[in-house]
Amino acid sequence: MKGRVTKSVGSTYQVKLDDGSFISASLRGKLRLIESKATNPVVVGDFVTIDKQDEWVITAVLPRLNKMTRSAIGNDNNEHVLAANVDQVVIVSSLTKPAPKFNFIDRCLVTAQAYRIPAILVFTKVDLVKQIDEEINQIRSLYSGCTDGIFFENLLSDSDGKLFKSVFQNKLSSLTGLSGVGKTTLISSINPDLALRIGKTSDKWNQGKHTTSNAELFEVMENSFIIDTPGLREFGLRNIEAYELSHFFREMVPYLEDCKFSKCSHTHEPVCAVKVAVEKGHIHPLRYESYLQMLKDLD
Ligand SMILES: Nc1nc2c(ncn2[C@@H]2O[C@H](COP(=O)(O)OP(=O)(O)O)[C@@H](O)[C@H]2O)c(=O)[nH]1
Ligand SMILES: [Mg+2]
Ligand SMILES: [Zn+2]
Repeated sequence: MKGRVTKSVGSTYQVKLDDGSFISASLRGKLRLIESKATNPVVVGDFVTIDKQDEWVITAVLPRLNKMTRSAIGNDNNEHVLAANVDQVVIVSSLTKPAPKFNFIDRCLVTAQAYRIPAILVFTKVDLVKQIDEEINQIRSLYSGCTDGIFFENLLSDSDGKLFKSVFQNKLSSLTGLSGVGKTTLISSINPDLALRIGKTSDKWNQGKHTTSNAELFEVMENSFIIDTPGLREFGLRNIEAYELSHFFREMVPYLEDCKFSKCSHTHEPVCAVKVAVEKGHIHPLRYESYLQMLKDLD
């Protein structure tokens, strides 16, 4: 039988079967070793085959179309896969409380680009910002060249936000962002009926209070799914080499072939089209700075 993993807690997985029902399954021992470099061999979004022995077990993970992944905290060799088989990544930040962390956003964007996953930015809490137009303009000038959409939302307002909702239609979207930015609120704003389920702290899947301890997949509309991930504090790049980093800065790509050296680092080289584009204002200086910072971290 086949199913899709919708939640994981420790070594137990919630799997949704084709008939819409859910079962709890564990991993067959052998499977744990398959992706030895990943801290988690099976993730939310995975399609799996399952078998009923004494209890349900996951016997295989079907090949992934893609995955969102980052370095596991505290162990450089391990990879922590956030979600599999996603149609788009939605990077959620709040304009205030907490303030946006652009370094975090840029790392998510690079990872999404490396795996060719479309990326949408959502900035929440517009209602708490005074000089909102100015702030929106700044963020748009920073990110319009390297994302598939930017949204500014007050998730607590009742207005229905049809355009915003349509972004999630007929897709599996994976949310990522710091804790407290509004990821869970976003899901319940799209489908208020889910609010109760999300907020419930007593069921066996949610041991922590008011926190999402693990990734979980929700069906928010027909054929539309959103994965809520726990708030991350940092986002370490994974499987990316220094020389290819600029290929994952979308606004740099058109200039790369005009650099003199094919593996130009866009730092000290004499004929560098990227540096010229930064000087001419075609590439935002803060994005270039972000690039330099990541490059240093990859060394
Ligand atoms: N004023 C305001 N508060 C928001 C907005 N979005 C979320 N919040 C609040 O921010 C807090 C954190 O939201 P939550 O969805 O739990 O964040 P998560 O950790 O990313 O899942 C909650 O108290 C929400 O009510 C917004 O657009 N405006
Ligand atoms: Mg949450
Ligand atoms: Zn260059």
